[in-house]
Formats: sequence, structure tokens, C-alpha cells
Amino acid sequence: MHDKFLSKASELMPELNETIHRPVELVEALPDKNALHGVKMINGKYVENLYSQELQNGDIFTVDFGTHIVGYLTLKIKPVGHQQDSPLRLRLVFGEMPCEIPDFEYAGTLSSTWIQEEIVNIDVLAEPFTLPRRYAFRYLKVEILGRCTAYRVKFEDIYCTAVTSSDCSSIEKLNDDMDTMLAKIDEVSIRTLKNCSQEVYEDGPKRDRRLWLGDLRLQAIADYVTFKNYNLVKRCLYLFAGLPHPDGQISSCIFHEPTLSNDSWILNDYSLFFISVLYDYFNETNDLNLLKELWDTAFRQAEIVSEQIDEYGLVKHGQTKYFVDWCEGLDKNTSAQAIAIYTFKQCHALATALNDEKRMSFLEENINVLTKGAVKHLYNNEIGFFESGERNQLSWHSQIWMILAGVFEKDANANLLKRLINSDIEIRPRTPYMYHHFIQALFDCDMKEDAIKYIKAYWGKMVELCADCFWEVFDPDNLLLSPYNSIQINSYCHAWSCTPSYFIRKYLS
Ligand code: RAM
Repeated sequence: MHDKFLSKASELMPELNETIHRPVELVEALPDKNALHGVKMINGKYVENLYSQELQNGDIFTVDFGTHIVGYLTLKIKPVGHQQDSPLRLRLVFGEMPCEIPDFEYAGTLSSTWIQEEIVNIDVLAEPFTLPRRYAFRYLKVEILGRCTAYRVKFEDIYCTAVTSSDCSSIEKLNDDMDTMLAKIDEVSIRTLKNCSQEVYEDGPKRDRRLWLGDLRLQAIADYVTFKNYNLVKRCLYLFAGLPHPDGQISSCIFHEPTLSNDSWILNDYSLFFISVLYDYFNETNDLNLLKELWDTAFRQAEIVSEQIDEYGLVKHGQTKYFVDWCEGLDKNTSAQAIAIYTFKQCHALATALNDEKRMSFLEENINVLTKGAVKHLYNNEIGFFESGERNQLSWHSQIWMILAGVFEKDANANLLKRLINSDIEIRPRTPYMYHHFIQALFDCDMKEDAIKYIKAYWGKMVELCADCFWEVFDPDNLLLSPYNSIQINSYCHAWSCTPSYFIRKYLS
């Protein structure tokens, strides 16, 4: 634990901006096999109708706040017909998506306690009742529990105090002639980033509410072209640097609550991305002091992976210690190799900025060894693709990461990408996280029109499916996909999905 970094992180603790949101409509979640996830929200009456009704045990209603919000719920309720002679008991169900509202059997692999559901007892109705926990939601179902309660109730007000550390006033307007779909995608991306930006960049405000390095890397670049929340990026870099593992390796994620600590789960790609976040931050701000402070930490990540290169110039443990994507059956070895090359090159650029010659030549040597290893042992000249693992698996992931790593020159990369797009390789990106890398590869190869086409086909499809924020997992061919075996536990406002704003504002405005 490095206290000096942690105390700097705590000095950068952001203030949260608050806004009040009220429900806009009464709705009902009904089963419909043609609707997304099999549940359709039927628009109902004005919320004012609710406020004039007297409700009693057994009554249920659902309200729609009109958009995704993250915050604290307050209820103002008064007893009618009789004094409040007993507690009021409510069941509250919060949903980012319609599929979370109807009762369901949970069959997921993550803790069911992530499901946003409460039973609350209100002893004194005279005061507004604010729930102590924070929720991420658009829909709220309220069920009046109990039996034989002597009084009925009237809801007088329902509101959510939404919180974020993003400052919305700093966002520049897009050009007036921006394509309508891209403008809508930008709006949803910005909301996604805003709702994930809290005391740290959370991966998802519903789940895991944690700072993951892979997510931070993408949030940061999207933030530079929108909110410009540089201090939050800096704070998160200090948090990671302050909580390394004993050998200096950076953790894949940080819990900032309930106690500040790191996760024992090591993912080499995420550790290496510490270099990328610092590299992007330095390019954006020219903050040489921060670079100097965090340089040893960043370099250590490359050094650790360099110790794992075998005699063929290949990264070992590629299958076990890398995340790459939530994609079943994916062989990650070749992606791991490419991620090492990609981040070592960024590390080399940082060493150059610092004039650290010793580390420059160390990195140069490693980049050469890894690049030669990749071309010699992983690239299959006959078929024109990179293969991965003992079974020579072909995947989109391997090609995309090798393009990003710049193993070949630009023209050869563009040809590889075109071959990939026209191929029938079935192992494809399954998350907006991996899709981001595909789009980046298209821009890197100057294939701007294709990039626009795929941004619209992927994030635009979520918009067509009424996404208020972009989702953790999305496969247009399998809308029920969940890495955790439950569509209800998927996160529907997820950090790593917010990068269309980065592409639109960096390359298209
Ligand atoms: C999940 C989250 C998070 C991601 C990790 C690897 O728990 O989706 O965003 O970075 O996996």
C-alpha cells in the first residue's frame, strides 16, 4: 500500500452534483414474447392519477422516471381514513430495464443481492422517507405489503436525487449537421458515462459499482472529449498505484467501498492498461509531474509481463491471466500477445518523453521479440490470419488486437481488417468493450465509413431497442446473452460501452 498515492487520491475526492427527478408516467410491465427480453412496458396514466388515489394492502403500481438515473429515492406518503397506527410496509423493486420489474426466478451466477429490491417499513409517515441506499434505475415498482392495516395511504410525492461527479455544463454541442442517429448515440453515451462517474469511475452503477482498469481506460478517453473530468482520471490512477500487489502488479479492480482495497483477481491485460491510461492522460494534459510520479508503477507492469515471454517470443499464461472479452470459447493467447505489444509501445513513448534511455532500450528489445514471435508463430501466411492457441483458433479478437498493436504496416492492417469483415470467422466481439476495439481498428486503418456503419449497426441497434444508457453485454444475434446466466443481473448502464462519444467527437465532428 502506498499511502502517498492514496492520500493524493483522497484529496481529489469529487463533489457530487445533484439533480431531482420525478416519475413521468404510470406503466405496467407485461409479458410479451415479441418484446426485448420478453417484457413490454405498457404506458399508462399520468402520475397525477396516482397521487389522487387511496391505496391499501395488496395494491401495486409501477412508475417510469423517463430515463436512467442513479441516486437516492424519497417517498412522501400520508395516511388516510384513519391515523397511522402501525408501520407501513412496502416492497420496492428498481429496474434499469423492463425485465427487472416482473417477479422472476433468479438463476444467475453472481450474487442475487445485486438485484435492486427492498422491503421497507416506515414508522412515521409525517416525514418524507429517503432510502439510505443508492439505486440505478428508470422504473420503480411499489407494492403495499401487510394485511389488515387500518389506514389507507396516498402518495404525495416520489422523487430521486440523482448524483454524478460529471459536470454537464462543460460539454460542447455537436455540429448542427451531425447525423441524427450518431447524435442520439452520442447522447446515450454521455448519459452512460455521466451515470457511471461517481466518487470513482464505476463500471456500472447497478453492478459492480467498482473501479476496473479496463473500464477506466475507456471512460477516460470518452471523458476527455466530453466532461473533461481530468481530476477523476488522476484520482483513479492514484488509487490503482496506491494499492498494488506485493510484486508491484496493479490489480484489475479497486473496491472503494466498504473499505478501500484491491481485488486479488489478476488480469495482465488490465494491469498493462495502467500504462495506457497514463499514456492517454499524458497526451491529453502534458502533465509531466504525474507521469514522473507514476512512471515506476507503469513500467513495472511491462516488466512483469516481459518476464513471461518464452523462448519463441510468445507471452505465456495468455489464456488464464487475460480478460479480453466475455466471449465463450475464446482463445486469448494471441490477443494477450498483441496487448503486450500495444502497451509496450505506449510505455516506450512514455520512456521517451522522460528520456529514460535504459528503459527505452529494454522496451525496444521486448517489442522486437514479441513482434517477431507474433509474425513467425501466430500469423498463418496461407490463410492470412493470426491464429491462437494449440488449436489454431481464428477469432475477430486476435485480428483486431494485432491491428491495434501495429504488428504490420497500415496497408497490410487495412487488408487484414477487410479480410476479417468478409470472413465467416464465428468467434466475434460479444461486448461493447471488444466492439470498441473493432471500431478503433477501423479508424486506425482509415476506414471511416465502415466505422460509422458499424457504430450505427451496434450502438444504434441498442438505441432502436430504447436504450437510455449503453449495456454491458450486447449481441444483436442473441438478445438474451448474459455472461452471468441472467439478463436481470446484466448491467444496463455500463462504463465500457460509452465510447461512441469518443469516436464521434474525435473523428467525426
Ligand atoms: C465485469 C464487469 C467489468 C469488467 C470485468 C472484467 O465484472 O463487467 O466491467 O471490467 O467484468
